[in-house]
Amino acid sequence: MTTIDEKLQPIYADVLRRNAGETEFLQAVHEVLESLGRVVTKRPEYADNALIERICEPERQIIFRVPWVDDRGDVQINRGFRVQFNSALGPYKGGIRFHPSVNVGIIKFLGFEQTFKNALTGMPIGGGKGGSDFNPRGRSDNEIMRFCQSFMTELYRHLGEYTDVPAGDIGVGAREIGYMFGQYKRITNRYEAGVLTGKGLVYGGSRARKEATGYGAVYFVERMLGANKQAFAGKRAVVSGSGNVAVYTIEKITEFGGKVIACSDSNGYIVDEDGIDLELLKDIKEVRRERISEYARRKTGTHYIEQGSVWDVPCDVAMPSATQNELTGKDAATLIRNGVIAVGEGANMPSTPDAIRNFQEAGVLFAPGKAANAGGVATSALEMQQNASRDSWTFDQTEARLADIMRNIHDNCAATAEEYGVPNDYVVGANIAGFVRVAEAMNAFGVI
Ligand code: NDP
Ligand code: 2IT
Repeated sequence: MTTIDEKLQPIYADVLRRNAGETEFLQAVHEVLESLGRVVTKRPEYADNALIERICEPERQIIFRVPWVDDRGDVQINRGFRVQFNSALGPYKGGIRFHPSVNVGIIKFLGFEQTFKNALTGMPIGGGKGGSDFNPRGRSDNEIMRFCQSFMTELYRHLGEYTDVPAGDIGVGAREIGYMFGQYKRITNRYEAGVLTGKGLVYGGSRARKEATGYGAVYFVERMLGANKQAFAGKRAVVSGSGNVAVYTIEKITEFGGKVIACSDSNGYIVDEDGIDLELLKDIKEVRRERISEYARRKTGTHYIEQGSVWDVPCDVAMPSATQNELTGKDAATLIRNGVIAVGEGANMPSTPDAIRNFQEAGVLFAPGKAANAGGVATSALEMQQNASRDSWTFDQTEARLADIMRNIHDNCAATAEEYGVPNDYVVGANIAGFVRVAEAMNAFGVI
């Protein structure tokens, strides 16, 4: 189904009118509404009491000024956001993104997606997202610290372990979470570990959280391949990006016997036909915080390419793990021509609607981000569990829970797609399975 059911068209028209110009948010809502026609045909009560209209409207949106002083002594101003989208299933939960492209439409699309993703995990977490148009690139450690402290000086009043629990996303990792947690603790005079996730291991973080999004996405795709009598073993894979999600996607594919031959950043991509050397990649990205071009400089026989796209590299499995709309209809056509059999979205909404259509029409297995990358937030919920019980689990124990959650998400999406008459359509499966859980809870609460 590629259009919105006529019963739901007035809802989309209203969303369009009230959120004009918010391209990414409108794209995300459109995709979910395309799937929901099947639900309201079968279960018309889900359209009662403006339930779907309420799901498309964030519960609360906070926009604030973030002033800070750079290393030259100049005052800089950025804009901070937190969109508390839906708390039907638990406290708002979702990452914080620092990237110059951030605006309210991007944070709203991410918060909307997060609501369904978090529902799919089966854990008690609502959906939210935050961030700033702050560009961390080229900033010193002290500048990052002062920015994070200023950001939290406003944000803290909206957070709490039972209210809203942020984590990392693009441009926000353990270093930034540390500065934000320190400032939260200082302002509130409370050691409230469960207010942020993705924390360092010495102060309440969870083992396997850093690895969880990438590992989880690979567990999902391995299960999807398995359901179609395939596996990662012996396959060539391409992973876009070279950040947190990409690095641990590459690690787990390699563990499963696949070979990742290319990854990228926003300037270009590298190709290593021997399979990416993880030790070298981690040294470049995690220790030195350098560009991916360094990889080709440090390893002979590999190439760095600035023109074209990482999706020009032929592969069996593609895992877009950088950012929204990074894989276009044209890229999808190239991948299909080169024989891709499966695509797993590590990033949020990385494939454009044209790309998804191309993959599905060509019979390529397609795992949408809100299902495939849910392992990160699911492990954040495991971090909250450990914090609430003042416990700390082993890596193996935590990873086993993650693997189990990803299996369940996969099987739930597959069964839902089957139930609604579109076997193997994981987009419809994920959207409906996530929606139903949120809708059931909201219905129980009456009109709020
Ligand atoms: P990182 O900041 O660690 O890495 C981001 C990577 O994507 C970098 O290689 C970056 O390249 C590239 N990238 C970012 N923006 C752009 C852009 N506009 N064009 C091209 N490349 C870009 O972020 P994460 O790995 O954490 O996040 C990657 C994706 O995964 C995002 O979509 C995020 O929302 C999603 N995600 C993250 C989760 C997590 O737990 N961290 C959980 C679930 C989803 P450069 O350095 O050149 O900017
Ligand atoms: O997009 C995402 O799911 C994340 N950035 C992780 C959110 C979280 O709360 O761990």
